[in-house]
Amino acid sequence: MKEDLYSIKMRSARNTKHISGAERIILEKDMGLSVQQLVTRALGHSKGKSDFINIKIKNIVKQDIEYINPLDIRTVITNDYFEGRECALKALQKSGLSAETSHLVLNMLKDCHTMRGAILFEINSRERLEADKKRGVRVTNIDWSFNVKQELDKALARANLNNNHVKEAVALASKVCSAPGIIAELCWSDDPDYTAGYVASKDLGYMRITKLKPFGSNNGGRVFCFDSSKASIEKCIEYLQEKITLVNRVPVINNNIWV
Ligand code: WAQ
Ligand code: MG
Repeated sequence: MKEDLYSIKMRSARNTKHISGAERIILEKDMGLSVQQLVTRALGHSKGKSDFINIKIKNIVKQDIEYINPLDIRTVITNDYFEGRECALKALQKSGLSAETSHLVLNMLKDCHTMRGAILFEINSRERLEADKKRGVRVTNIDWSFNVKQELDKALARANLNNNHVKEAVALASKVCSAPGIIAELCWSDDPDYTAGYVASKDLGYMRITKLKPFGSNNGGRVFCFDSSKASIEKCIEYLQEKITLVNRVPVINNNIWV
């Protein structure tokens, strides 16, 4: 590959409150289009129109890239968010958390208000490990490889899933679940018009759940469940925040399942 690669990071705010953040790892020729898309997103967000937009562009050293596999996707259709949360609790337990810890993780997300990053939760001591609890740990340097982007769009479109929420969340969860010591992630969006979320782990894959919160709610976020007996926290955070990671394959997308 001759063409240079760049990372583009966008974050936006309104009245100093976080509105949205996103990033891409792209070929030089796609830079103009990507910047335009990210700005459009910051100005047309369901949480409000941003009055501050920060765009950072950085050249990437190709030797630093790690290629990873995606988690496979399946969707569980639930009638309401109560059912969705029951389903999430079961999925967390399947991923290796105790029933009690699963409840703690779910309750943390119920109370989570707009953070830029995720809660990093140690499952043995049950402590939060982020240095800055308001900001959380932000995963960066992750995207789909330019080699699979087109094929991915087609596969997601066939399953009616070709939107930014899904595309970005699957890439992010695939990186999170390959980080040292992470055993599961629970997420639902803080965007008031997006009620779906997921539980992800290596064994479970990316399990979408169609309703995890009431429509109109601003509550949402991410909890990364970390087991300190498996890896050092420094290694884990460094991987999440620094390692340049590209997902190099299109995920298997399974049929919808009714609860
Ligand atoms: N690193 C860590 N935490 C993040 C990151 C990141 N890069 N990006 C977002 N978050 C946290 C932050 O607290 C946000 O407020 C919260 O997650 C929600 O972010 O399959 O759209 O971008 O249908 O609103 C999941 C379901 C959608 C997708 C998740 O999250 C599907 C979503 P949002
Ligand atoms: Mg959001």
